Amino acid sequence: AVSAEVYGDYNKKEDFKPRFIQKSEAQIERIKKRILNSFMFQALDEKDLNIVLGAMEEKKFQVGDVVIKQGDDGNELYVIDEGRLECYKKFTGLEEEKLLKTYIPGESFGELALLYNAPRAATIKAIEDVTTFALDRETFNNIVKFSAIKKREQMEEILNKIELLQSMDNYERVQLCDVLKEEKHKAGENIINEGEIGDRIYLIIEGELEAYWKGQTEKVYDYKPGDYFGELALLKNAPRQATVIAKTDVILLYCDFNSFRRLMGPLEEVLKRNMERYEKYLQQ
Ligand code: 1OR
Repeated sequence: AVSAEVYGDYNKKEDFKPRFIQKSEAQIERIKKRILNSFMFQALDEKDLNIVLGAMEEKKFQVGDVVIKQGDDGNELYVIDEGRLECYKKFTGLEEEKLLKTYIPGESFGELALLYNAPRAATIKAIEDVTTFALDRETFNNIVKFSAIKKREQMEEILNKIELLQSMDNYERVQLCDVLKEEKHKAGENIINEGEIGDRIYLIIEGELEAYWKGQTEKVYDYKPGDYFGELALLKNAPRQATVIAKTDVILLYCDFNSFRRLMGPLEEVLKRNMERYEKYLQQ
């Protein structure tokens, strides 16, 4: 990981004058809604947030447009308001570009070149008409970069401890930060109830939990930090199979099933294999 210190305040130019682009109230509200959902921007205080909102510029692209070209210099990052794009990468030695992922509204791209002062690492094409908000390198460097790198490092450290995510590469894990939400619960609280319809999978950051079934008469599993639960409803497309209760105070991250399928699709196989852990338990 890149050391956060290197990007400390000494990188902040005293005489930095952020660009200001005139926008309507409605536009500002839309940008705000989008960037507050993105982990890179979540650590900004009110003053810095307003600078970023002022510097953002609405940019529209048409289906087929190449917004970012691999190898180019990068001067902006983009937050998507409307429309979808595809991300392709050309790997050395391979003829064909490889489709890495599809971007949807609310997501952002083009941050790597700005974060690490590197050429564009991939190509991004609009597959629909697209509206984005673009943030320039100077504002990003002066206002967002330091806290974004710090946030990234914190998240990396947390997610590195979760075994389920080990088969993902670092960058894929970091992208999870935008869809994972944090939740705290007190000891004794029910997180999941048997029979309910589920729509999230949980990762355990801190604390311990227990799973019960048959109306909470029989304990079927113990969960510890680094473990996950709530995956059966996803795999079986069925109601919750057990009740999960916090044994201690807990900190959890959760992800809705749709985002999970989109960003962590390949992990479904791992989840399926791991399902046998419950069967062993029940036989004892
Ligand atoms: P950028 O400024 O380098 C291209 O411009 C953008 O594509 C990049 O920032 C990211 O926002 C986005 N590797 C590199 N860039 C990626 C990747 C990616 N995915 C999206 N971008 N990988 C795919 C991980 C799902 C790693 C491939 C080895």
